[in-house]
Amino acid sequence: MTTQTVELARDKGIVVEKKYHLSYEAFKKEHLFGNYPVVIGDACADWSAKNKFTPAFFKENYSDREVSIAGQTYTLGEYIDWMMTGTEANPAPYPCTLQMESDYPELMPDVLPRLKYALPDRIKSPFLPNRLLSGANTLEIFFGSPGAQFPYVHYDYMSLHAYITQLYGQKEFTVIPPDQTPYLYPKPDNLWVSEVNDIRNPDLEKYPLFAKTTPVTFVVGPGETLFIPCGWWHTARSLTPTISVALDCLNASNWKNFMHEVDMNMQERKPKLAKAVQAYLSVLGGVLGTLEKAGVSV
Ligand SMILES: O=C(O)CCC(=O)C(=O)O
Ligand SMILES: [Fe+2]
Repeated sequence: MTTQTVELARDKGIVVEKKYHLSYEAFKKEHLFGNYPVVIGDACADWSAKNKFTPAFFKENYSDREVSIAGQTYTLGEYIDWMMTGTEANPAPYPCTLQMESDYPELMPDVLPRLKYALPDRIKSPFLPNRLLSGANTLEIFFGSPGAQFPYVHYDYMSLHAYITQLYGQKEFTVIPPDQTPYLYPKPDNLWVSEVNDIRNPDLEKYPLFAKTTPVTFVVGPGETLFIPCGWWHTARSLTPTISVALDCLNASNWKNFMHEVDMNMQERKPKLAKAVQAYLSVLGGVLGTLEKAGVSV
């Protein structure tokens, strides 16, 4: 089937497109290894979550479960009421996230089969010590109300690729390419988080270089999946009540970037061990790459 492409946004040479019937090969070349974002219009077509993950479903089945947002605890039922009535001027707190694998394992089948564009994936490889992922959350459900804005501009922790599938409502995303990092004022102790947190009203007196960035903003709707490649700065804002599923991925395309993040995390604390870990990851990357090429995933 031929790919159908719709242009979503274009600004200063950056174009974000929405694609349907995108072959894995084309995705791999243009986006995964091309490190270029795209919205895939039909990636989650086989997920039962597509019709199931509604505010009513979570209210009915999980009202009493607790969620913690910015140090405050709410019940999910309470939060969903808030999210449905929140407004642009008075949004519900954000983000409200559920950890699927640990806390809602019974919902895992609803997000299967795994998005083919998010394969191969090394996050669960038995050869990758979990510790090296430094606690990254790699499969989460997000709830938000109109006007709820992700609290900071960032690229995904450990240089993982992100796949954000919108299942309910409309969410606006803004992306900025990695080569504009010098204008983003990364926090010295958290280089993946920008000090310029309000992208719509940046403090240009404090952060003058930010004026040189070329943010591109577009809307992702139900059934659509945004691929944000490693190192791309981004943030999000709900336009309506929203439910999304965010999934991370690590493979040959972002392995070097991941190794660099591991190194930065270890250099200060354990420089000798850092060197050994880099050597191990370098060999592991080669072995896994060979196996993946042969169609074996471990
Ligand atoms: O959907 C959102 O609010 C953005 C989520 C995000 O970028 C993240 O969790 O890393
Ligand atoms: Fe992110």
